[in-house]
Amino acid sequence: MKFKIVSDSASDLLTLDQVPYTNVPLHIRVGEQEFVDDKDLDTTLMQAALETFDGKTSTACPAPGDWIDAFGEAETVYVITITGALSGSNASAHVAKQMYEDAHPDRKVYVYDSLSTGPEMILFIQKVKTLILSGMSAEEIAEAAAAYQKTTHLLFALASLNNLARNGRVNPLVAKGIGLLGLRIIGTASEEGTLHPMDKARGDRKAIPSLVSHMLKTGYTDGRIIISHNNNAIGAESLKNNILDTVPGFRGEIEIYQTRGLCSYYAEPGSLLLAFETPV
Ligand code: X90
Repeated sequence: MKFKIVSDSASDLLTLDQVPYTNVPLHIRVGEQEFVDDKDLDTTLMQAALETFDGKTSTACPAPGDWIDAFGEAETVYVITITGALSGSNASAHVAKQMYEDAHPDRKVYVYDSLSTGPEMILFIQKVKTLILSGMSAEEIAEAAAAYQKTTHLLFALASLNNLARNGRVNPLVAKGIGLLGLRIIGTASEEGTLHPMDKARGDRKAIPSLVSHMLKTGYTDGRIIISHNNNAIGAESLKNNILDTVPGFRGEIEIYQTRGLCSYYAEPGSLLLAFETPV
């Protein structure tokens, strides 16, 4: 096997066709219970456990050995991780890269920090797949992938920041009051890979136009779009329709995904994530 793409489970992408791909799970801990964020995870069960449990809950990133197992026997691996500013996943992948390359001097692992999560990772994975299928060399693909990363963005409308604040991933002061009365926090993944809150909106009726207006302000014209939602198919569909109605002569593609374990834990039920490309 020559090429392989590997991501952690924050991407919410379980399978890919045409190019070898493996999704490496993060873990969600709810008291004594441990949920592995793989294809067998029942997110409804996980959510029920989170709702009934009073104590501390947390998440854990893959260990280097988990990454190495996923590399398999590939000669060239492209790895994309959740933002290294908020997770150890990227650091762990770098350790794995070193070990894998030391053990196999003829093989090469490229590790990318998405500085983001979910749908922005999917845009990247799909792009790398296209680059691989185009027949470019390993090095050319790596450079084109790095350049592509600069053209993608993530916006979010989060229904609650409780789990982010409790696990030290956002300032508790920012988190206060979100989740009450359907308040959504609208924001973006910053260039440093942290949460950058921008607005508050009451309910999806206000949050959705706000997301679309921020998307246009960021310079969106007609690139690919991916929406992920946690238990909010209606919101995702109305976000899609709002984009179709708002963007003049829209001819792009919009895909919708459901968040899996990791993103469902932090982007709590009702949340929407919106990833898109802007021109180079
Ligand atoms: O290593 C671990 O245990 C994982 C920690 C992940 C912490 C942050 C996850 C955020 C997921 C929240 C909304 C989007 C924000 C994106 C900002 C970069 C989803």
